[in-house]
Amino acid sequence: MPESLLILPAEPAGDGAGTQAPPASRACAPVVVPCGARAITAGATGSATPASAAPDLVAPGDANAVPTQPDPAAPRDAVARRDAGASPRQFDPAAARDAIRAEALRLGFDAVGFARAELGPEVRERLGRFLDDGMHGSMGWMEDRAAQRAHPRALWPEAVSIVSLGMNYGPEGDALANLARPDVGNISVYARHRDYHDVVKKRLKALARWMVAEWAGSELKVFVDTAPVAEKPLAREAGLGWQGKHTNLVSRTHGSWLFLGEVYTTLSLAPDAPEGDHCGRCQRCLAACPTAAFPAPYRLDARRCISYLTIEHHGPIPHELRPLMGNRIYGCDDCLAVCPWNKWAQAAREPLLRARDDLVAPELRALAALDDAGFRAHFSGSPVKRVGRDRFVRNVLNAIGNSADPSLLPTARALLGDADPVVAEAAAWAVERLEGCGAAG
Ligand code: B12
Ligand code: SF4
Ligand code: SF4
Repeated sequence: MPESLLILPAEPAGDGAGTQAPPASRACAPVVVPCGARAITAGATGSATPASAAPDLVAPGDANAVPTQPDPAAPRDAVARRDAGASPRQFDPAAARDAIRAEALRLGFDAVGFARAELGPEVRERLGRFLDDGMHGSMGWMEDRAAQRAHPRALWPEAVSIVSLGMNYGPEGDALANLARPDVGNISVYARHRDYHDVVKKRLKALARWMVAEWAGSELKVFVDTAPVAEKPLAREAGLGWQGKHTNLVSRTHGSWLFLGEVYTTLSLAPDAPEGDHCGRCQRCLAACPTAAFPAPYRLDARRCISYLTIEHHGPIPHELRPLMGNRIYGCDDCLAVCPWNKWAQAAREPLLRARDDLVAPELRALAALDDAGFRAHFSGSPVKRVGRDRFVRNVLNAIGNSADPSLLPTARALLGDADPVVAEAAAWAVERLEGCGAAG
């Protein structure tokens, strides 16, 4: 029996990465955080599941600069093994870094770096500006714990170092291939497979248990997405990549396709060198955004972002944005997919992060017909499940309205009397659009 398992309240929300807990449990879903060296001992925790300094190769001035290949020998991308069954040992900072990196890679992470548990004042300032400008829309939870989000020690004063971890979820083919197919809905790459929160959290907990077994006396907490943690700035500090103009972390090795997670620890681990900005004069992501959600480079107005609109936003989608959304029914990858740094990205090596066949190009007609039970069964284990049937069908109707496909008119009409008023309104909009483009029938 562990002496303690610290249960932190999860942030009552998530992100466009479909990060929110289901509506009913959003405010109370716990994150189980192993804490205390003796709290987690081998076999005692049934409840705990288990930079490179290369020169900037994007020449300033080259608008379409294509990155050169990363160093294939970079240690964070190698898979290493450590001896199993090691007993608690003395803390040797250099050896600890190597051992943690090796164990994290062995557990399935693809990128590992170390940072001090601190962030510069610019992170707080930028977050403050984002919130002051209202760019978080209805994500009120971002305001609630802004101080903790902006600084790791405001969340946990004992934290000394942070292990920043990335898991590659790169797609096998063209992430944007569906956009030209009006009969299908486009679910963004991150949601075509098992919910990454579950996958990453399980590995984080395994790493945490291993760490507390290795270094008695240390304490730690693990996070993925839903806690008030500035994951991208921390990953930058730890050398995993830089925040591109689309605001997400870009990796030299994995491009735009890394999920992030962290271990906050009381161990003192030497930090890696932060990664510099390698966007150069490229602006591809900004130009690719269908809804013009970037008021400026490095600044995103979530209220216009399709990821926000399809996942976080409750109620009707603003009319002026609907036609711009095409067939994107859950999340959006446009700004991520066009980044030239994806050139060497590989498909996810984690089998649970490979696309489910039925989620790659699902037919709008079938999706619109889902009732509550059918929706939950179809999206079991997927992040899509988090939005619930009504919000999802609202998104599907938006895509139907944009399809210009007369054969979808009966599907839209069938939902005009839906019990959910937002679905019914979306159906009316879709019918009007299809009739207006000569699809009456
Ligand atoms: C809120 C949130 C969202 C919101 C807002 C997104 C955003 N960019 O802030 C919405 C719902 C739109 C969203 C969408 C997505 N999200 Co999201 N989201 C989050 C969450 C929970 C918090 C992010 C946050 O704090 N935003 C607040 C703003 C202020 O911070 P910021 O993004 O760092 O933006 C600042 C920087 O750009 C900064 N900045 C940095 N450098 C520079 C340089 C200069 C010169 C300037 C001026 C500014 C500047 O200034 C900005 C403020 O104005 C994180 C998880 C976490 N706990 O961190 C996941 C997270 C960022 N999301 C993630 C993902 C995967 C997505 C989507 C790709 C999902 C999808 N396919 O639909 C999209 C991507 C959209 C996009 N272009 O960002 C991943 C990103 C992984 C990565 N490699 O970066 C995260 C880290 C979750 C995870 N654990 O993996 N998300
Ligand atoms: S391209 Fe898509 S994900 Fe990126 S900012 Fe625009 S709407 Fe959001
Ligand atoms: S696509 Fe965006 S994030 Fe990628 S290099 Fe160009 S400006 Fe940077």
